[in-house]
Amino acid sequence: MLFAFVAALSFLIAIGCTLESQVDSAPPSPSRTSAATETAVPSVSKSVPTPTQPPATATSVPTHAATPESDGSGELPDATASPTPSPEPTRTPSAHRTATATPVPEPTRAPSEVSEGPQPLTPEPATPRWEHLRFVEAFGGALFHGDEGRPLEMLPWPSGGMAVLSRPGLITQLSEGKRHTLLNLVDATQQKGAEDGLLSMALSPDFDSLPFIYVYYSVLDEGKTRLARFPVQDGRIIREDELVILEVAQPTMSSHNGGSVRFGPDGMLYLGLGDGGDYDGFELAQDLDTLLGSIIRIDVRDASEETPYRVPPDNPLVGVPDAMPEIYAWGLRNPWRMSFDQETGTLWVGDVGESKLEEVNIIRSGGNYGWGIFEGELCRHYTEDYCAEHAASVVAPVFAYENGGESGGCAIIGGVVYHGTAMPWLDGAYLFGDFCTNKIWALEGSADAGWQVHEIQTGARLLSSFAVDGAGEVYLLFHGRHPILKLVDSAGTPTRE
Ligand SMILES: [Ca+2]
Ligand SMILES: [Ca+2]
Repeated sequence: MLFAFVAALSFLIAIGCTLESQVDSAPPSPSRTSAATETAVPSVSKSVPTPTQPPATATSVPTHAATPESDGSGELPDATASPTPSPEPTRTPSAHRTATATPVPEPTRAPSEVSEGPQPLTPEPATPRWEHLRFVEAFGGALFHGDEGRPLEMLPWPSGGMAVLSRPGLITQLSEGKRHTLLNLVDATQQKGAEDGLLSMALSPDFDSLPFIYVYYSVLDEGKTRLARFPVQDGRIIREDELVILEVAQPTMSSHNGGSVRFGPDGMLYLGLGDGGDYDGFELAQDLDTLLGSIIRIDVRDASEETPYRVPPDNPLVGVPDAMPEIYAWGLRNPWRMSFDQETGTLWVGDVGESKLEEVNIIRSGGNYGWGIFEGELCRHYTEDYCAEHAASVVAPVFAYENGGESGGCAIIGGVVYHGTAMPWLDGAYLFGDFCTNKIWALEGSADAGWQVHEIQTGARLLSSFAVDGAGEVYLLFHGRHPILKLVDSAGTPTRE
């Protein structure tokens, strides 16, 4: 019980609920101007023709201007905010799309966003079987303890089985009922706070010719997070041959580190970074001269010690003065789990709210996702006039649900788009969840046809993330002593497989 409580408290803090100041043992915050560093910005990117105008921004959110919500300019993030449901202030949130677990039609979107959304479901989908969806214990109900505990990610491993990434610093292969350590970074990984640790991994998209794994972790006692590359030989990760791709100084090590490493269909590496978790994190997310609070896009295909990455010439801020050219999208608070739709290429992100709204976002190049001017579509930290001025330049979430309130939620866990074969009627649905509830949701539809959300009970709390196997089937990973669960469509299957 104590372990479960500690784990729960820890992760509540970890995923963005702003309790971090109570436990943060990180070193003093660096100055704002040094909040982000890069190991290299290859000059090749500078010579490419660049946009002379700021990137295109959405105009589909006129409701911002009509949302007279403000906490007053200059107000700092509420460092004492509790992840538990808090009393709703005397707001009139009629203009934001607050979601409950019931279907919520989406307001009409501007054409510019319509094209960005996922395609409508197949014309003649199989009969939905929402009531038959359930979760069963995967891998024989295996539990994860110690350094193998707190699994955050899982992916099919090239030499067989699955690789499970655990926050203390391990990547473990699960194959035929056995476990093998693929990478042990425990002695190099900081996990003193709530959100630091080994946070993400991704395999090279051209693994046969470029057998590398990319990982993102908090560097022990150095106040920074690191994106690194390791070669994979004979199914094993070679730690000694680590190549540092990128490091980012963290104002606080314990919170808002984001941390999803993903390769897009374009072969580029995308990394989601939180706002740093410091008191002025809400400002850093709008600063284009820091990588914090953004999703970056870099080319690592020809990585070397001299040039660990290149900036793709078509990145939206290339050539824009005082802007980091690695940035692909910004205004994120703590993008906790992002994923590409493996068929459409759409980049989905769950952005953890501060205390009001949890967001599902579809990310596009040059998009400003609002934080810390807006939380969802609520004006935050600035005056109403300031919010009104910036409303038209902000991309609204595809979907948002209340922190607390009827949802009972506290922090979004961004998920994946289902493209498995076992449940063809679920194809194309975005599955996501919340840390504090024992349910997940399936979001289906499109921007122009409207979105619908369906609730699925999991029966388990402390969700940490989603994973997909080689067949496209979906799993849930948890903090605490809970097995990995697999989503199935049957009322009669065993509870374990
Ligand atoms: Ca941080
Ligand atoms: Ca946002």
